[in-house]
Amino acid sequence: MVALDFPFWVRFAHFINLIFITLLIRSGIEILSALPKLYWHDHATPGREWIKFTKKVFPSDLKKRVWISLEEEESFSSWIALPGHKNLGMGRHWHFFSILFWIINGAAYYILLFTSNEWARLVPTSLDIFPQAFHTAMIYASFHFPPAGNPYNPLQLLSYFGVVFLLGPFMIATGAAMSPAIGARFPKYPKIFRGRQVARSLHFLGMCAFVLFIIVHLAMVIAERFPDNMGNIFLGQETSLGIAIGIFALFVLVVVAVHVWATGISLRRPRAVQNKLGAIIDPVRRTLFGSIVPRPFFSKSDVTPFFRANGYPPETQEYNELLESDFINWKLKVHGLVEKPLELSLPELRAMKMEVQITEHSCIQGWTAIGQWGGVPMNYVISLCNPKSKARYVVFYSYQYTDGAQFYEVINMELAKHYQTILAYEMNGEPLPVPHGAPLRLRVETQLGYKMVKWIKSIEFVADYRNIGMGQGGHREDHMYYDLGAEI
Ligand SMILES: Nc1nc2c(c(=O)[nH]1)N[C@H]1C(S)=C(S)[C@@H](COP(=O)(O)O)O[C@H]1N2
Ligand SMILES: [Mo]
Repeated sequence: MVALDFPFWVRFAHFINLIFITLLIRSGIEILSALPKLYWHDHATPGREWIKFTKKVFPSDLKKRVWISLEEEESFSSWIALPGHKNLGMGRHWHFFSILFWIINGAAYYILLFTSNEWARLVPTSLDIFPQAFHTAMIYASFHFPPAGNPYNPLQLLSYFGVVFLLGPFMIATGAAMSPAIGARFPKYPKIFRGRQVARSLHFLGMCAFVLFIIVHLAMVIAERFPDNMGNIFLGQETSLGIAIGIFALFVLVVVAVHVWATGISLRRPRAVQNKLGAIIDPVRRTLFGSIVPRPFFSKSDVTPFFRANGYPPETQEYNELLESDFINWKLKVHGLVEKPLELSLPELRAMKMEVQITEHSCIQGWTAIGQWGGVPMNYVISLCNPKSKARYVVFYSYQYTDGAQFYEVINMELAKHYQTILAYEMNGEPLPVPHGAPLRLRVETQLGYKMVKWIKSIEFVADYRNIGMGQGGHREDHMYYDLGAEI
């Protein structure tokens, strides 16, 4: 028996880490299922994926058939995805919740590691580690066990070091590169990875590396001096085979129980999970991203040739009549808590101050596309209608009904006043096409796509959104359990 004397906090952090890393993996797979394709380019052109987990194919021309990116979603089994069965909203809640605690746990572990002598057992201090690790690998390859290290043999040392100090931070870095808010504030950041889609692909490969590591690590722990390992990892002292098996079984049971519980409650009571986890995630998100300022960055040559659409165009008679007459009878209604309610026609909007911006769009499902948008700054409309001081939120209502309810989304006043929040009537220099929201759609560049209501009918200023729809702050929040904030 080799007693390795891991301090309690090492053993504790290791256990917490395992819970959250497995939650991150399964919820990550759920997020992947919303767009089960990976790209090396931000145009995310359908058909150009390097790997996909779906058989569906789509034409890359919306004139052939209007298809929407929700059709690309796959239903993954709850055995691999948390919670499985097309629950992107739930998957994201678990992912962000887990990240929070995984990072806190990891940070505490790093700090304790370097304020004690423990780091010296995990950080190789000489380049000899590489030939030594190779030598150890050769011993394993010949189906023998190398002599036990103190605490690790060279190959273990190298792989543990890699996972703790390289793979972990790599996952955080690639994950952050996918956030539209971070990308808007620091446009150069996603460029380090050559764009959000490469970051997404690398994030996926990193996940694969984690899964591989966990499998090999578990197998080795079991195959090589099992009782010693269990004793060292969980008790900090030697133990017998019987107790080792007991600890292992208990350990597996706890992890499985956490997953079964999280999966079950997400499928049965998604609203409760959305609101409970949201209450933990939202304050952090608001602190990090609350007052982020996007900057224009892209140029005309960056524009994506095929821009996906999401949401089927409205099918109501009202909308069809407006469309047939080229929207001459369409009027944008601005009402609610305003001093001066407005009714604005398309020519009137076009005659106002125009803002043109080339930005990258990120759909919550995972695709990206770069487009040029032209329209009236929301701030200008605000100056015309003069909201009352009680007005805290702006609600955008669509002509479109989907999942049995009118599509709408809510943003707060601060976001509404942002100079890149515009009511767009042009896309890539042309009048807004129907699949992309004709006659008018919202653009809010720090947010994910679902906030950007298309086929706008009216805008209402309100004090609270709790009495609108199901009260979650938008149609996607109501029906798909997405988060109220859409910065990540
Ligand atoms: N009315 C309405 N607006 C909507 C949607 C929708 O389903 N209905 N989908 C949203 C989502 S999820 C995205 S990603 C963007 C997509 O914009 P695009 O179709 O121009 O690509 O529109 C948003 N606006
Ligand atoms: Mo989306």
